[in-house]
Amino acid sequence: MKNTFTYKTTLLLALISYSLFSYSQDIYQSKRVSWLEKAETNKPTLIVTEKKPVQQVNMVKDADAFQGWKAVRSAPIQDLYKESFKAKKTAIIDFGEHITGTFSFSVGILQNTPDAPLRFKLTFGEVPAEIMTPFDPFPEGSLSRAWLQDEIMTVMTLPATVTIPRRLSFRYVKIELLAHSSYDFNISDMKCDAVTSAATTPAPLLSTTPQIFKDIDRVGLNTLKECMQTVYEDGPKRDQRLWLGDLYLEALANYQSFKQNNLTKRCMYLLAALSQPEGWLHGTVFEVPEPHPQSGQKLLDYSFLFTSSLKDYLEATNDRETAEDLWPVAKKQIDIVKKYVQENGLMDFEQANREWWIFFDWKDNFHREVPLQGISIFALRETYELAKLLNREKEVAELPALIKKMTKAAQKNYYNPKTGFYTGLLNDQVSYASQVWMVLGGVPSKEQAQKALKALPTTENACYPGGPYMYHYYVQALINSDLPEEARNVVENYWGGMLKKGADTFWEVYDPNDEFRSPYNFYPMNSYCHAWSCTPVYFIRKYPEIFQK
Ligand code: RAM
Repeated sequence: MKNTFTYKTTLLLALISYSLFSYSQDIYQSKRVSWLEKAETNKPTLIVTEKKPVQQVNMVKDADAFQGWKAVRSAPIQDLYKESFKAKKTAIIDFGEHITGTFSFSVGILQNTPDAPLRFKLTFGEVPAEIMTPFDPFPEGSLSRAWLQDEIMTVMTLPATVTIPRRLSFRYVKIELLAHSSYDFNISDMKCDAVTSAATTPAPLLSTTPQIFKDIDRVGLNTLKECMQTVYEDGPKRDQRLWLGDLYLEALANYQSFKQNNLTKRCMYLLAALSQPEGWLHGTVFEVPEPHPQSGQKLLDYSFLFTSSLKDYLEATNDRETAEDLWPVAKKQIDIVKKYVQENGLMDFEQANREWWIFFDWKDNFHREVPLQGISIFALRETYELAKLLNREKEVAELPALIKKMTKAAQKNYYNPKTGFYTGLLNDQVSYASQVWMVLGGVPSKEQAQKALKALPTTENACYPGGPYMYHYYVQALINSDLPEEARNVVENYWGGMLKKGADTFWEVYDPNDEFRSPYNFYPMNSYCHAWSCTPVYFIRKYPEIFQK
């Protein structure tokens, strides 16, 4: 078994080295097989739970409901199973909670002899509007139409049990009859074999916890649980794979809740084993059919989060062996800073932006120059901290001076004492992300940080976060700047806002001013159970004095 695995992985690695890249030197060559093996050893078992629908619903148009649609109970599920589906033709079923797994249902004969196949269309939705919004004509500029969860099933012989081949992620199912003959039939026994690798029960919150934070924590835990599969997925509907930025946040929430740290270990080993020959990490990797990277992808700000993920993991587990094993990968990412930092101590944003994907947030017209400087300093600091934990400061002895230089440069070039905000040289946009990443990079004094963060909400035209990923860093910046009330309010209002709009799991994108916002030009394409949205679990549990009193 092990031999087969080793053989396969060796083959895979040969493939990665020879076909995807033209570089002759692979700096982790001697390590990759063992890293992949460690990833495999730490692969969790999926727990399968049979879930049954709870009711039939009608989707009702309601201007006050999220994206204009709400689910209203129409009948017990048993009524559907008893009646003729030939007559009924369409039904919407509610499973009562968000689930991820394999869906099946049965078709039975009520009257006459089946003489022809039946054809059904099934549509699965995480939220009500996904069921009611036509997917076609499919708008240009989106991701693949095939992500959308609609399937046509032809049933050739009856009675039958039909299983949808793809894994689905949903709460609601619409079933429509597309073709039938004269005989009568019913459908019944709808179920989903739901899967997750989250196996433990997180500790309860303090009894003093306000209800809103109990609710936010519950939905956050559901979000994380659904994304915990054989890797930390970003979203079980889409993209169903490991992204480095999502891993960083999921791991943080997991330390405070399910505490299944081997999953974090597995994911870090996968990313390390599948990194580029020159040592850079990929932003995302796939598990099947064999582990492989999104080849050639260079996502700059995510690369910097590997070190923090490893440091957090070491602090949570004391697993020094893994930290030592992966230290070279963490250390290597710092070369990115060294490549782009200029004489004056500022990152060369324009060049980096040409050569990498600099993400930070899904937000249009958002300028990333200042955040890049902030996260670069943050990465240097985190690397130095990790080096200290491993008694390896000597290997990165140049970092303290570089941190100082880049911090000074940021303060000198980006800080505007008149406005109290950090803005770029290429663009003077005031954004949350710029202030937040300056704070997380440790650039401003506490007073300057507080002044900038406090002024943001009342600053007209300040570029605010586009989604929960950036909101996470905003909350962390508020906490780091000793603004606990403000941090509490953001979690309560932003994630509480999704809750009020009916969220069973937290969303990939949420703009309180525009419920239809989508980075993919089509809001049903958004993921409504998204890893990076689960971090209130981390905040609420890590800072009980702020959220549980
Ligand atoms: C989205 C993914 C993922 C994220 C990337 C950058 O497309 O769903 O969560 O890491 O963007």
